[in-house]
Amino acid sequence: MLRPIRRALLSVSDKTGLVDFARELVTKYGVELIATGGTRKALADAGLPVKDIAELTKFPEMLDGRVKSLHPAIFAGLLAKRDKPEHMATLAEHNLPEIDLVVCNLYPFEQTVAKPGVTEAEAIENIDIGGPCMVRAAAKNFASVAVVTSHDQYAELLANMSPEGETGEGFRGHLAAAAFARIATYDRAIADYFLMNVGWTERPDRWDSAMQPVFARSSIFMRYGENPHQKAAFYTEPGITRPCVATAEQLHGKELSYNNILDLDSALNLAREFAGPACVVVKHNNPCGAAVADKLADAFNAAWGGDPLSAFGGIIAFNKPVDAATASAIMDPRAKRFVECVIAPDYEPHALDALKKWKENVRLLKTGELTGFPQGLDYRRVDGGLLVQTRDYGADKPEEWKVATKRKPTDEEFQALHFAWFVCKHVKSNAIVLAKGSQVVGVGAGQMSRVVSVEIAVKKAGDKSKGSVLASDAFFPFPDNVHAAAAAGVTAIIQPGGSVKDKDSIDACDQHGIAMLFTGVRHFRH
Ligand code: 93A
Repeated sequence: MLRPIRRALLSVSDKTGLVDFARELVTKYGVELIATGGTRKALADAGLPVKDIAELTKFPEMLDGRVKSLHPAIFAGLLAKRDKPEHMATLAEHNLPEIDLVVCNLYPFEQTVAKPGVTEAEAIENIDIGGPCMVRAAAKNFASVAVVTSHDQYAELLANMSPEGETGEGFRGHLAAAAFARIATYDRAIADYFLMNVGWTERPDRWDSAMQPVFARSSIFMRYGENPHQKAAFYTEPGITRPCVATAEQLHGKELSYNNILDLDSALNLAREFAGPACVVVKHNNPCGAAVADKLADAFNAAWGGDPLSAFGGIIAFNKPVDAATASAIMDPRAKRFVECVIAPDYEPHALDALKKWKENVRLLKTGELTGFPQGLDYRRVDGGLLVQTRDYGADKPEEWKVATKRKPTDEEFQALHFAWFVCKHVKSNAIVLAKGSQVVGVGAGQMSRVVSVEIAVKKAGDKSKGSVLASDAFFPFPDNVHAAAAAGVTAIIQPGGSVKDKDSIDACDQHGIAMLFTGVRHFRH
């Protein structure tokens, strides 16, 4: 049914677009405005006629604003059924006005808790109570009341109003669905914050409520999914500000594909493990090249050079801004490279211009300075269920790594083992990484038997396996891995240890003069 908007209640933390929107309501449709403190001031300052909510409630805002709209005078006007005479009689009896539109966006809880070093008190104060109540009341009564929860919807509302200022019930139902979804997302963010920060933290038995999807906003609908016959979309978490694939800005190139996003995420999360200038090349969600060097261009050449055959058509991630030398290295005409995407904190202007001119399609993404690691819980869908776990960060303590063999690794070997270990963490299990210095020379990924991963890594490395070090994401169940490594010229190994057959592997290392470190930490990646 068409319903006119005669009176609107406005209460917004984010005042973007507020004044223009409200002015249109007033001048075009003669809507009466009522607002909470800050919103009222913004409207009055812009010269719009607006009533203070206190005129309706006959109460001042109190308790530092914790109570401003929570009052029967507001909620009766929102919830009364317009087609029920008893309801309308009750409003008349108490002299309460009908409210036909709620415009409300909530205290910025998500943005607040995303700030580094936020205190619990700040987080708690940013839990909006009155706003969600008004939004829910209006959405429940969508038969008569319209509700807008984001400035993105202002234009949509105006476009859906008749010349008489009416809205249709179908449209109001659509707004109500968006409103309930917004409240659900908001409460989800609060629940997640509490689960991770308040009271019994880190107890999976408390995660029950995390079983609902948190990814409520779809930002990209893709042409297709993993394959052309699959449909796909990219849902991003609301309120995320940290540098990651979801917040990266695309500066150039074709639209991102489903597989691009997976690979970009993997590449970026490996690149951010390193302090020095690093480059990672990913194919099919596994690194095929990675290197750290004094200069970013050298890191690129070493990463690509580790396995140029696999790198063709790869995704490249950098942990430092791309400079002109690095761009030239990527574009080197002799190498005839095909690159799907580049992701980096930033690009020097010359480098960006050159890369844009180089290939029309190459996707260039900018993240901003890479700070910290991925946050929040990790979700994985299986048929009929959702797996939830904390992320694989922060477990490694290199100062606690133990030498298991007679021979200790040399300083050079230790450095290479350290590098290989962090690369190995980002390779699908069973994962084997061969490295020389700070360059990956061979990767064996995703094999069902560990020794086959060793064989593949050795094959990939070719001559470069001689004098390399080896990292294994989980323990060696048998000494065959050590023998295969020794035959390829590997001089040092890093692995978690913890197998009942550890002694066999240690003996094999001692027999070959290989130095082996135990990390005590495993990095399966399924
Ligand atoms: O602290 S509250 O939960 N208590 C309330 O009664 C209340 N009413 C509206 N927060 C409340 N609001 C929120 O205030 C709105 O959701 C909105 O985000 C904000 C607008 O305040 P102001 O108009 O003073 O800027």
